[in-house]
Amino acid sequence: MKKYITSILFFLGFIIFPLHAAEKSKAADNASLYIISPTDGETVTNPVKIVFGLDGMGVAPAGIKFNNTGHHHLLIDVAELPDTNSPIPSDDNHRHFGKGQTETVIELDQGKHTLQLILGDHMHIPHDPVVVSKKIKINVKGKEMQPQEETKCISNGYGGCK
Ligand SMILES: [Cu+2]
Repeated sequence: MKKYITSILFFLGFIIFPLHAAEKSKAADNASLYIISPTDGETVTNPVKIVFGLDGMGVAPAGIKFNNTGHHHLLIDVAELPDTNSPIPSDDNHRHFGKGQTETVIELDQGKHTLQLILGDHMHIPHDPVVVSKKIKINVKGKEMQPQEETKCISNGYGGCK
């Protein structure tokens, strides 16, 4: 009987271990992620400074495993959140701030864009539950063209302009 129980426990161990290995980093209950600047609906010009806000948890660089911490990821024009059980992709639309940065300056094409933050753990995997900000919309306007003043000179006959 003892041998029977031991082998069942041994067998269960194989089932439980992979689940345990896939356990995600826990988010703090009161975690709140938000974009401080720009504000939702704001019209901005390049370069666009984006300031990240996080309450209830701390920022740690990627690779550093520490409870209740993570690093910021800025999602630019991302319609659907990436798979929250896998590392967040890294490309122009999914930017990692693995040094623990809390703000950035980016250049965006003119027009409408969406910005959203998602926190990732030391492995770039979103927490459980996922800590994500509200998605904001911004409108990027080109730098105002300086009105080119016509500098036609009609000689006044004395080396100057009329
Ligand atoms: Cu990351």
